[in-house]
Amino acid sequence: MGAIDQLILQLFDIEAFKFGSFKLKSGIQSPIYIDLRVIISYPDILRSVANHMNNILQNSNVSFNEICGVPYTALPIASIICVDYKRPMLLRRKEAKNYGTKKIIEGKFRPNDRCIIIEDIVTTGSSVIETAESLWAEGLQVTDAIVLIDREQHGEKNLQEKNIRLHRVLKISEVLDCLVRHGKITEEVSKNVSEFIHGNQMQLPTLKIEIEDKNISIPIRQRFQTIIKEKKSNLCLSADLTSLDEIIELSNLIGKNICMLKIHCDILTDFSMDKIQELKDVSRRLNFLLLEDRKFADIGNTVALQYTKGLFQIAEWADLVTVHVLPGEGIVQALEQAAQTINESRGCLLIAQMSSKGALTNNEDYVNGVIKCAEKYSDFVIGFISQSRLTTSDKYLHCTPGVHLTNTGDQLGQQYVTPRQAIDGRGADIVIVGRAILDSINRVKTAEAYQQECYQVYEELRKI
Ligand code: S5P
Repeated sequence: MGAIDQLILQLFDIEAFKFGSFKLKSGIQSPIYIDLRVIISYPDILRSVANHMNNILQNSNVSFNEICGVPYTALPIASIICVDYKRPMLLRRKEAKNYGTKKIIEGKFRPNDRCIIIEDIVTTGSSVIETAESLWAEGLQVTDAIVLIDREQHGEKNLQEKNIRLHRVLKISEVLDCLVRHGKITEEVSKNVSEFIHGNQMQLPTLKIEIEDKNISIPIRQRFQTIIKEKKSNLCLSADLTSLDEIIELSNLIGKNICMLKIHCDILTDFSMDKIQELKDVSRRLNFLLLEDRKFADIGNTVALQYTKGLFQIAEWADLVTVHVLPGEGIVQALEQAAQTINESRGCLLIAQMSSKGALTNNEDYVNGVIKCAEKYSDFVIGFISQSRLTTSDKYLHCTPGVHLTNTGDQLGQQYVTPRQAIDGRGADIVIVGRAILDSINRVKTAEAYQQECYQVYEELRKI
């Protein structure tokens, strides 16, 4: 008898498969019930399951640094494989701790490490996807999952859509064939189960935000507001670093905490369209917007070229750009027209007031001109860079830079207020923070702290 048949029969003997009529959590009546938790009581079977998974690992040439088991049943299996391969194990908590470190992934790893996921059974693939998403958020690379049984209910396709390859020891159809061949169940029972499986293909409910991401016509304003609420973050990281590689690495770590990442592409020493595409991919995966802080300030014809052409082709990748209205509203008209050639929703933030000492922008006439321009081009202008609340309309997001919890300014005119002062005193919706995070000892922890502080104050005041 082949090793696979042997494993299936062993699982049958320990009643990991039950046939009859079972009410599932969803309320659906199922002719099969699979309970793999029982394997922990049978060390030989546990060993054999891990061996089968080891074979898959060897034959598929998947390289990995760590192994992450999905609680609970897959944890002992993952532990055995970790010991066999002498690789560290990770695990994803079911709930983040609400004390201490609030970590969701336990175990040691480095950003960009490759991690494979081990699971006992896959139906829709949702638990593997959830695990992968938490690992991605920590900057790990996850492309492969190994499972003991695939119920063949669309899990493989759901995982494929997330770029995760599914490797399985057993398919449910193989289990049924084997049990019929060995006289454990009748043809009729097998047919019944097959029909049930085929009739219950379960595409994952697509999250609202994913629909929005895929739907390129969704207005950027709406996407922004949804991101803020869903991620409970009104923090924009100003990633004023000169290496795009470093920004990509950082955004993998901090992406989960921010609603927007702001960059200055003209300070990058390693800019390329491939790399910026990589950053765009991270922004889609971790669900934040990309703002190029270009501060356009020329006549319409020139800015349209600066926006779409040259080395940076900003319009291709930046969801939002910043614009001075100094040259008159033609500048916004030109950018809006240029953005229409792009197949995704684009928008801009008008610089209304600046944080720096002696800024000439900060006079009433100027600011009124900016507001008028926003109203005229309200399909494209989704907000302001400002130091005060300019309008009562919810349509415009007020984004406030010059924020630091401990410093009051720098040597070159930058002036800081705290997140609370920015949101409460100055009416900010979005808080833009740069060096307070970048220069901190632990950027991830500091970003988390700013996210929490900013959103808490925002929630308090705006009662979201
Ligand atoms: O008024 C402004 C407008 C902007 S966009 N004041 C600013 O500081 N900024 C930008 O916000 C600035 O270009 C920098 O990228 C960021 C602030 O960085 P930090 O390190 O001082 O927080």
